[in-house]
Amino acid sequence: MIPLLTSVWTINHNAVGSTPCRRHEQGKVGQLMKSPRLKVTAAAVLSIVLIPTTFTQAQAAPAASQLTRASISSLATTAPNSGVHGDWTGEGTVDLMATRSDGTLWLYGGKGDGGIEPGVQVGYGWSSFTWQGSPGDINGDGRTDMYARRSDGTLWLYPGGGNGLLGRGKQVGSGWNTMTAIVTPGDYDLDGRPDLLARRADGTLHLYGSLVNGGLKYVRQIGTNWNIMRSIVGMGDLNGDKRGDLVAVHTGGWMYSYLATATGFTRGHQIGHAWTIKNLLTSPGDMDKDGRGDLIARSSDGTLWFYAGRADGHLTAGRQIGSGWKGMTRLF
Ligand SMILES: [Ca+2]
Ligand SMILES: [Ca+2]
Ligand SMILES: [Ca+2]
Ligand SMILES: [Ca+2]
Repeated sequence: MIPLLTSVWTINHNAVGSTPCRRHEQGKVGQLMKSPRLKVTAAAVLSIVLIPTTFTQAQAAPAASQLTRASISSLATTAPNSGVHGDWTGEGTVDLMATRSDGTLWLYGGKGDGGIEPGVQVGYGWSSFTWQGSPGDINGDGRTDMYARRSDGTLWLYPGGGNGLLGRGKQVGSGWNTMTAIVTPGDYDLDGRPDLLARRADGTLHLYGSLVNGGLKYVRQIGTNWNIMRSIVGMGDLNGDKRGDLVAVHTGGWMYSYLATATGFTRGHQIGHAWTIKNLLTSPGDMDKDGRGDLIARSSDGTLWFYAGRADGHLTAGRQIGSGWKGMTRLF
């Protein structure tokens, strides 16, 4: 057995058919291996990180492909699913994903207390995307998935593999460039499916429901005047009614919480100030396993902070969980 979490395997070719993998380790290009052989059905450049397995069995080695015209069909996954929103590794603890400015994608395993493990690179080529987020499990396999928007406005679903990897992307929408914010609140309308909220340039906020094939259906407008917010974060459910709630940071730095109702949100309740210094916010899910969504914030000095969500919509005091995060452009 080889600890393949530290190895990156790539195929870089224009051939269609069965191909060997090239192994990179610790920044060096390794020898060309004859197995596992991957069946590639279209021209592609793939980046694959293999989760612990053997070369010959390769049973847990689905593709982490950021590109679209490729599929890998010869490897079956046995990765677990936990059904937990934000758990990319299948053992039930919420993790953090981060995209660097160079387009590489990194997985930080959750410790279950709000802290994170060291990062592992799980992809590259994400700099052509302008938004990434995890709505939860879209395709019904119990593994958290990712939506991503390309710079051309197309929206893509990337299924989570349950082993830290992403499956092949599938285009599920277009025209999303008109949205000035996309938010993953969890299940807003209690239909049992993850939803998306999207803010248009006029400040209106709109609800989209998800379909099991990844498609999105427009439901209705649920708010106005959201242009005053520099950041809107879907927190999942905070107050226990199962509807996904929000926190948002005003351009003036004040933070407000918004609890979801059947028709919209409660009036914003101020829960903080001076949040402009925190210039990257996300809620990966319930990181400390108390049943409520939590917040991760990157400060302008590159430090990373954890804030536990509370039932009243407030956050607990921040706890620093990292430093050196200046180079990250997206967290989810
Ligand atoms: Ca996990
Ligand atoms: Ca899934
Ligand atoms: Ca709620
Ligand atoms: Ca929590």
